[in-house]
Amino acid sequence: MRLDVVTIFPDYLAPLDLSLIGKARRDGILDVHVHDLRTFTDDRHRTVDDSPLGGGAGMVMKPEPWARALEHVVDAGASQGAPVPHLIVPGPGGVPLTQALAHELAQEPWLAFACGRYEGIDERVYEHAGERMPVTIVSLGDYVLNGGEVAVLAIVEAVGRLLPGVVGNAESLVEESHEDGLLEYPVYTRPAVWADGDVVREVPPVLLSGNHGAIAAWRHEQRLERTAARRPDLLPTSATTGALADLDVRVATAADAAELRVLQLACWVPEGRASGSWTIPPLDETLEEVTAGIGAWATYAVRTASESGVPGRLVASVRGRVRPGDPSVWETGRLMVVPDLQGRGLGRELLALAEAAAPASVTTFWINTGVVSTANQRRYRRAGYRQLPGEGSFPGTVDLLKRRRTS
Ligand code: JD8
Repeated sequence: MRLDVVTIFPDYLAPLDLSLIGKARRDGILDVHVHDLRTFTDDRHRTVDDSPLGGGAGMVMKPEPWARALEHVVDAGASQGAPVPHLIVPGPGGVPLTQALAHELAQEPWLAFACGRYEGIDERVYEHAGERMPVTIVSLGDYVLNGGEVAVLAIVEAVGRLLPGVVGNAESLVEESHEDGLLEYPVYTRPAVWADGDVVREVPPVLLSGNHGAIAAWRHEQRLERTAARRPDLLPTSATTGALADLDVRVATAADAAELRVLQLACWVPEGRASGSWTIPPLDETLEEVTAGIGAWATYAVRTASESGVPGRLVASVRGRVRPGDPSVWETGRLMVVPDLQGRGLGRELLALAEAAAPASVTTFWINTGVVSTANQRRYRRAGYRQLPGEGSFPGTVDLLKRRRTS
């Protein structure tokens, strides 16, 4: 990929000589060219700015040096397998830089960056460029910088590290924050026991277990918990739209166990009555078993909105986990909605939420319900599940499977 950067502060881009991006340049994966805008002025003071027409504070960047600079870039890079570059202009009003945008830009053979300064670039430069090449204004975030250079450093790093051969083990790119919408799990290294002054700090025992299935499940659990705690806005959209929109969707903790057990009893009584068996696990579990389940499964607790800090009423829940020993299967269970809120689509959205939480390794969704629970069976078939013949994984139940659709 070719990158051209036009700026009045070329030294600001020196960090692109360092680390993985620097190595990618030496390995020929990235071909970076930095141009000083003042090279394209035509006065002895090498003027790039002038006072804003219509008055106002600060200075504005003149159009002519930019037109000459962009013309030079296009001519200089013409043999790039693309007639013109995609021009990226950092600006506080631009489209937010996201991992998705970084992936899009990483597909391009040639990117050019126009670094503004002062109050910005004369608006006619955007028109001029737009008549010659694709132009995208990109923002680093909702805060104000003094110029575009910092944004270019971030964009070049976010895009460059996605190019094949830049990041050693491409595998590590997969499980990163913002790649699949979840924040990453906590990481640890030796010593497993750290004598930190008079504090002994250990690592989570599961990481020393050698049980990769359990480690994967724990890590995924951590990712869900962290995302729900720090960036609930990133949680699968189904948690924030439709019937769930005005409800508070969080990853359940042991503090929710007592209410979850009550909800479980309320939701499984009809099945107990219909099946005549009161020993089905949801009706038979102790509080300790419910609490243990919260830890072992990625469990969501749905509450009405809290008032003055008091948690709302627990009205629904669902849980999911990677099938122990088979990371390709995601098991969804304990899908429950309080009787007075059933029939509003909450169950359908909770099922989607649980499925969306499945890690990349999952290719099949599994769910199970009572033989007598024909309403549940219809609901799951409508959600794309296929009912397996014969008895399910537990007495008196049926299993339903659904292939995971990849985008
Ligand atoms: C380019 C000039 C400064 C901005 C008057 C302060 C990006 N996320 C971001 N915040 N700010 C920028 C950014 C700021 C820039 C320029 C990018 C060129 N300025 C201006 C308007 C208000 N001064 C950015 N990406």
